[in-house]
Amino acid sequence: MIERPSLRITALAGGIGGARFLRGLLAHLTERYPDGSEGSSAEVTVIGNTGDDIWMHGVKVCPDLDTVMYTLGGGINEDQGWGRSDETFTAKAELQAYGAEPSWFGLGDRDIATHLLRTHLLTSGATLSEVTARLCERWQPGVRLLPMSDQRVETHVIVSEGPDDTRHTALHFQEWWVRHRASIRAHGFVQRGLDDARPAPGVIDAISTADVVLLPPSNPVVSIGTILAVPGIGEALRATSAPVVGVSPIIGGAPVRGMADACLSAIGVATNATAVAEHYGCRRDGGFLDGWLVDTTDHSALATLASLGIASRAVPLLMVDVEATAAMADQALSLAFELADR
Ligand code: FO1
Repeated sequence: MIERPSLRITALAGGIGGARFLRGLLAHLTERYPDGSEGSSAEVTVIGNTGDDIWMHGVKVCPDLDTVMYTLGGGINEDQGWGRSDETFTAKAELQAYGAEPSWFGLGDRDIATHLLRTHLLTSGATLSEVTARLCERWQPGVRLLPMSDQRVETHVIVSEGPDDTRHTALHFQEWWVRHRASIRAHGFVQRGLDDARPAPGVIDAISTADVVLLPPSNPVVSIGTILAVPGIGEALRATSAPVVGVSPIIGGAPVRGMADACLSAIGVATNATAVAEHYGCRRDGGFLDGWLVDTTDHSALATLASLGIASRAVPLLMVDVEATAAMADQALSLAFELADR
């Protein structure tokens, strides 16, 4: 008999914030929907951003997929939120000794093994979805991790060339983010390859048949925004019968970590919980959100959000540990169930 999961959750996720939230979600589901063998009868599908992907030194690096896989699989460098634990950088130093660029990206030796296997499988004809499933066999993240697309999509950042604003040029997102720490003013983002990208196998179905869709506190512009920009995915989110609940990545007017504020200002969105919800839009008006969690410090936003047609709650959103994050996930699901019953 095919066991139908007690609850089907689909989450769109970027890197560090998304992965940390998912870890709390899984902890909550194991406790709330135990399957009697340390697992959960709920099923989580994660649609991962691949716009941050970059080819370098002959290998393909997928930062957001790897951050989710390592974080949920127990191999993440906890302080950094990216890359492998117990990492060394011998290969990186050797490449630098050859003057091989880029030298500004922290490729660790353990992490390189992931990229070597991924690149070998891709060049042997496997799709990114197949490769991701193969890598997850080792890490057992406890979710089904799907790339948003099997086609190559790369986020590039439009910046000014030289002191004045007359000429613009494009930088790969990783160069802007890692080499320049997003310190160069961005005029916008371009997802190269987006027009030819299709949702990866299972992505549309995971959105359409979900009981709940969650937008974790990932970067709303370059992570969640990129996923939603893949032709077909945004439409599927607008159309799903599942309630869609997001978690604000901005607390008290500042991003919790990372540089989402630099991304938001590049597209003319203010860095606050309400503005991000407004940017996602209310589903009733053709946007993506039914519900939105803001931090307790942003309690005053609830009235405005209600007027926008977005049901919201003010709860602690600092993911200080798994327990706190599990409580956030509980609140997100409880809001979703409340909206589903309407
Ligand atoms: N972020 C950094 O700030 N510095 C790095 O050197 C760096 C290396 C790196 C290597 C592999 C990987 O999967 C991620 C890495 N990141 C690094 C993080 C990455 O730039 C961002 O986490 C995502 O692209 C944004 O979500």
